[in-house]
Amino acid sequence: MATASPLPIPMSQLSRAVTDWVDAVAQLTQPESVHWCEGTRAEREALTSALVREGQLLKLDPKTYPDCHLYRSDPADVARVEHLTYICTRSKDDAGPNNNWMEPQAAHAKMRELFRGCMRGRTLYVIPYCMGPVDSPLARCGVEITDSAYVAINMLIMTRAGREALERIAREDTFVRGLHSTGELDPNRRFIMHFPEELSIESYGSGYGGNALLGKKCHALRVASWQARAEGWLAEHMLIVGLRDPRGATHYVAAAFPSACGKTNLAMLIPPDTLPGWEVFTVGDDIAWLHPGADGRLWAINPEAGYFGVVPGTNPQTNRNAYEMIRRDTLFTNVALTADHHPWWEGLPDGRPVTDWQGRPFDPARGPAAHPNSRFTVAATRNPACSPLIDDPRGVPISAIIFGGRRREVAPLVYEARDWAHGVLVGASVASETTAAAVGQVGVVRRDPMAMQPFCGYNFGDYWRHWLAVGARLSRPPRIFHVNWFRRDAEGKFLWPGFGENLRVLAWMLERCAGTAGAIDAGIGLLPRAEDLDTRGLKVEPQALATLLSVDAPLWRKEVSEVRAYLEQYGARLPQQMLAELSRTAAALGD
Ligand code: GTP
Ligand code: SPV
Ligand code: MN
Repeated sequence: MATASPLPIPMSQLSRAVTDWVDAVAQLTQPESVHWCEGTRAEREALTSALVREGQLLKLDPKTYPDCHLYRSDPADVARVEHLTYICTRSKDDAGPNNNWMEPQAAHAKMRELFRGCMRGRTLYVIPYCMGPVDSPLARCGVEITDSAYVAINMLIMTRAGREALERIAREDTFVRGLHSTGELDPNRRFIMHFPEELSIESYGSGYGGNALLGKKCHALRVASWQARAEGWLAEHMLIVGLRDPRGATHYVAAAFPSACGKTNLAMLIPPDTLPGWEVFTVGDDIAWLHPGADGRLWAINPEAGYFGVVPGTNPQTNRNAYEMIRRDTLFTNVALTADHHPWWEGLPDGRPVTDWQGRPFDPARGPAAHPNSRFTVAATRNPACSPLIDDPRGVPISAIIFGGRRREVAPLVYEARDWAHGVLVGASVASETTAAAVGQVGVVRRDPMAMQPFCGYNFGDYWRHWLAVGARLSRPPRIFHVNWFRRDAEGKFLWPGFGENLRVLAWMLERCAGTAGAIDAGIGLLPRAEDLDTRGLKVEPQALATLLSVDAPLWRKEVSEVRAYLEQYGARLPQQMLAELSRTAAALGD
């Protein structure tokens, strides 16, 4: 029998469902000991120190990076594995063409054999967690079991974990079960399985973020999107940001961009000096749970408590908030090191890498010093722009929803949807160049509806129908926009400066919401003219701005026919309203 740590709450107050499940998993996996996480700061420090002693974590220079550590993963375990990620529903059609599917009993049988005895000689960590403020009716709980202390430390930063979550689980008697083992890290024995009908997740063979921190993409998006559909809300891959305008009114915006396409950066942007009077508050940087409120508006909470963000590119010019935020109490994964044990990554203005992300002497011939998908894990409260409302049980009311992608051509800087139904089509039409956040080729344009292609736990056809239904319930729906910060010129240079300057686009959106800004109907939606944007102090050539704000009709007619072919894959599950909206756009483009 495994030895066990003290329980965070008295045995008599624990949910029987939790203890029974932990016992059954221990039977199957045979750990040497069981550690129940209580979620205290002291516990995180003890787990961290133990990994430093074992050589799994490296302490960074305590003078410049106090309480910061570096973790180097297995070199073949650095990103999400979409081809090994499955939705296991009884009916294959419920998972849809957007997901890999496996029959649930077959998936359980396969995973049981992988998990059998896999924790021999290891510690089994039990991490009870709550996604969202613990006193919020919109929050949902889960328990992750893992044999990785690195995963446990990440979960302690990323979620509200420990005693309070365990107490809520006992009260509600429902929770998402997430079982994780790093296994042998063999890519041929690696699977991320989801059983939304059973509220459970089984993940084996990877220690990387999205594959292993089960509260995040597995629970808060794939399983939660399924629950949200049944319960009438939305679980989305969106940041949430508060914008206080120069008159002092704060508006909240939610934005969905694919992985490594700018959510963290937009969520904590620094207003440029040339736009005085604005202030920005981060509510969330990756996931939003959106609920129709009694007032007819859409309300959002961030289910997470920390950020698991992309490191490369972070510097005082692009994102001073993030740069300051990760200078203490931060866990770095797969960055490079300087001679002084400072973390180093591509995009830093100074410092010199001597050791690459794999711990080898840095040799530029072998590629970048930091892995392009190197990440920081840090508590949200470390962000200088953190919103005072992150723990508000009601969340924040959303004025605008933004969809976006990374596209060197076609998509203009910004356009506005005609109405909610058209906005759902605009979201469903998102395409974006792939990034290092997932294993596979980088820079290939693919369709990524609502930035949810890797994360929607059910058939996209049903998902769009649900989006339409949610909109129909809102008497004051958010306006919907599409942006592209990543347009390039013939030499491959970005046409738009991005980062803080993106506030100019957000300001136009808020004026559209207030009914005070102009726009022209460009067929695909409503675009600002150059004079509708506040361009005071903006360093963009008029010609570049004209390109950014133009719609190339022949290119867009081709885009529309590609979107039609894409949507038609969803057959009878596709709401007819989507095709009607698309025909309206095609007609406006002269097709
Ligand atoms: P996930 O955590 O993977 O979901 O990513 P994310 O959407 O939060 O992306 P993030 O903000 O971390 O940005 C990813 C990369 O895009 C970083 O290297 C950024 O420096 C870069 N980036 C972000 N915003 C902009 C922008 O406005 N313009 C340009 N050119 N690059 C940007
Ligand atoms: C993403 O890939 O969208 C991320 C990082 O936010 S992960 O946690 O790996 O999903
Ligand atoms: Mn993400």
